[in-house]
Amino acid sequence: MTEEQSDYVFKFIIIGNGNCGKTSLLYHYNNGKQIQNVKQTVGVEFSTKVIQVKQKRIKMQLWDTAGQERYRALTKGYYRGALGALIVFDVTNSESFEALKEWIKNARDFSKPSIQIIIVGNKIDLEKQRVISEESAKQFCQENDVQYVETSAATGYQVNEAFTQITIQILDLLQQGAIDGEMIKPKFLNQKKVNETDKQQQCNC
Ligand SMILES: Nc1nc2c(ncn2[C@@H]2O[C@H](COP(=O)(O)OP(=O)(O)OP(=O)(O)O)[C@@H](O)[C@H]2O)c(=O)[nH]1
Ligand SMILES: [Mg+2]
Repeated sequence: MTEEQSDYVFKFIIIGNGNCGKTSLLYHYNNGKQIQNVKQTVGVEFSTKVIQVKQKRIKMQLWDTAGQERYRALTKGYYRGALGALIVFDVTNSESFEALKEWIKNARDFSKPSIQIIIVGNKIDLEKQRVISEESAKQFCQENDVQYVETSAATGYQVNEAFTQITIQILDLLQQGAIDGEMIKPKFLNQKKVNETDKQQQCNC
């Protein structure tokens, strides 16, 4: 399927503290398997994927950002125009959970207040090390008006669901006229071929 054949193009940012599994989740989503020897992300990595949801073909532009503190100023520059954010935390790391409030604020401040957000509680395969319960994560998400899903990039559990769920949410809002249509027309975007994964570290486009 080419970009010209897609009905919509949605931009997504994948954000959250370092080491939570953002790159691992995206790799599993794009390739259907666990990544081996994943490296800490430097700056931003870009990939695309086309999916079919509710009879619509959607080209997803996926911006995987570095979670390390020293890249924050750089990565915020990539939030603009994002319709959706996957904010990842590690269920075995309370610091990454406590940082969610700040990540939500940043997503709303640096893209648009209407950005759709799904919180992704990752590494649920590490049951014994888990310190954030599903219940407390769900409660936090309700209070902050964002969705919640639990995943494992190691086993692949609910990885597709995380990306599909936020895409459906955006599509529903779009069809209700609640999202600015100008942001999602294919003509609005560059002419890259789909099904290829571009990696542009510290891309300046
Ligand atoms: N057990 C387990 N380990 C995971 C999972 N997801 C990621 N990891 C491991 O966690 C470490 C960090 O994963 P990354 O995908 O690099 O995390 P990141 O959020 O992209 O990190 P930055 O690029 O630094 O922001 C790696 O050693 C992964 O193998 C998971 O679901 N389960
Ligand atoms: Mg990474």
